[in-house]
This record gives sequence, C-alpha cells and structure tokens, in this order.
Amino acid sequence: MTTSAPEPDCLFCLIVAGEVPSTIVARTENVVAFEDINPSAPMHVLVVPTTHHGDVSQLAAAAPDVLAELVGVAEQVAGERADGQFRLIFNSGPHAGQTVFHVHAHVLGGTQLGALVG
Ligand code: IU
Repeated sequence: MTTSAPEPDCLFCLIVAGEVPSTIVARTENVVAFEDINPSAPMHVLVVPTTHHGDVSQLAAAAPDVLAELVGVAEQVAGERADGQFRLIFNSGPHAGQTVFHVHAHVLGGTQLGALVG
C-alpha cells in the first residue's frame, strides 16, 4: 500500500514521527535511517522513506526519486559507520522474510559478509 499520510498502526511510520523511540543515525527530507534493534552485523541500519509504501516495488512505482535518495543515505551511513562498503537488502513479501510492511532497506556491513549466491 502507498499513502502519503502516516499509517496509525505502522511501526516505522511511528518511528519516523518520533512516537516510537529509535536510534536515528541520519535524516533527510524524505528518508530516515535508524539502527536495527536486532542487528545481524556490526553495522545494521534500516533506511525508510518518511511516507508509507508497503514494499520496494511500491516505492519504486510511486516515488523513484525517493528510492534513489534512500540508496544515497545508505551509502552515506556506510561511509560514516563502516568502510563505505555495504550490503543492501529489501525483503519484499512474507516469503522473503518481510515482517514490517513499510519499505525498508537493511544496510549491513562493518565485517566480511558471507556470500549469499555464487
Ligand atoms: P524485515 O525485512 O521486515 O524482516 O525487517 C524488519 C526489521 O525491523 C528486523 O530486522 C527487526 O529487527 C527490525 N525492527 C526494529 O528495528 N525495531 C522494531 O521495533 C522492530 C523490528 I518490531
């Protein structure tokens, strides 16, 4: 789902609004980055748009400029908190492991990550 208004029951809308506490590490006009509460790597930051979109495909269709901004913030965070190298993951749908249905990029790094494919 894509809406510009915050969704009252959406955890990440509430984090963007400051109504649920989080450790915010970067913020731009359209994007917020905060630490994942259950990190999978030394750097594990989530980057979300300030507007509500269910998954990355919906964000790409509705606001491709914001998706590009999100990738730029991921790169900036990786430069500040790791060595500038990072893995970007968008889980899209429950079978892919998505549990929060406000699009978010996992920005992972700060260590040698194992290969996923190949
Ligand atoms: P997923 O791709 O939807 O599975 O990722 C959801 C992430 O949100 C997951 O890594 C959680 O640790 C993270 N998270 C969080 O950072 N803060 C919270 O309050 C909750 C989940 I609930």
